[in-house]
Amino acid sequence: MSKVHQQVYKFGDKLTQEQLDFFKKNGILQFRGFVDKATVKEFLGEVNNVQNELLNNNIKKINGIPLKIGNDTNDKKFIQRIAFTSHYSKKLSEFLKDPRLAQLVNLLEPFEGRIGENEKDGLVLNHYINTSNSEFKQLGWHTDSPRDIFLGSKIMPMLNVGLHLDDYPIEKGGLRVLPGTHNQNIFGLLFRKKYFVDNDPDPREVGFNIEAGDLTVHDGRLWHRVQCSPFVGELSRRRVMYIPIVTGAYRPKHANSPTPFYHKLALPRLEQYRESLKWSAVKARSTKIGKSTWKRLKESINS
Ligand SMILES: O=C(O)CCC(=O)C(=O)O
Ligand SMILES: [Fe+2]
Repeated sequence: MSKVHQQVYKFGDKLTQEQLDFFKKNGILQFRGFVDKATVKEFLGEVNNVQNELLNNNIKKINGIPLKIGNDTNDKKFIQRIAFTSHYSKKLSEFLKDPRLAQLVNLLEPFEGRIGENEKDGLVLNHYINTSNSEFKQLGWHTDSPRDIFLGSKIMPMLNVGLHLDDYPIEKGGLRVLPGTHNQNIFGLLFRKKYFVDNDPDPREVGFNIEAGDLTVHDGRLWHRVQCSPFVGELSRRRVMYIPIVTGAYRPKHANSPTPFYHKLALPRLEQYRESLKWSAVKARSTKIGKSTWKRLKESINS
């Protein structure tokens, strides 16, 4: 059983030195009640409207990022992952302008951070449910950083900020992280665990007692996963919105943006890709990675 992440903060006017230090050491922060219950309800309504609009218009991708469609408990279609959600909701777009969110860029100093409403996958809505035919009930170990390499840029510091929309005590499953792993070298980042296929609990992992309205902030280089709920159906429902806070050159996505390769591959193929990135394979020149990807990887190692 994973330990509970103990340090739960309240968000004041600005980040305190203690919060900055805690984040530097652990790569994770949790804020209780970042938005109140009425706002949670309002956001759930917005998400529902966005989902209906996307389904009614038969939209399958937003800015190149595929929507993940599943079957809800009533066997009705629903969307389990929506990218750029705020592009379809004025309220959610306004939320991204909350000055308190802008404060979080201080966690990235000395880099200059910004809210990535139009970058990466924008505001992402994840909707997990554990049913017999659910394909989105957990997420294996990963960091959010190597995607940068494949998208043609160096690994740049970034934050993923989660606004949690359901109560999710640790017993229900949910987010698990390995504190401190954001301070690792490129090999730790790439090879500590098998990306996405490893779902095993780690003795050093911590989980969270989440209340709807809580905010979590994790460093993009931190290893994390989502534990499948031991409950099924309604009790397992988990909705969380993620906001990327990014650094480096502005790279907005648009309607004609290509679909990144990792969305096209089945997860086991992604794992094959990881294998081909192994140092020995690279040295033996038996790797199948393209020259440009390898160049970017080397640049990341050297930076
Ligand atoms: O749902 C979560 O809490 C984590 C999601 C996540 O790690 C991701 O989408 O990269
Ligand atoms: Fe992640």
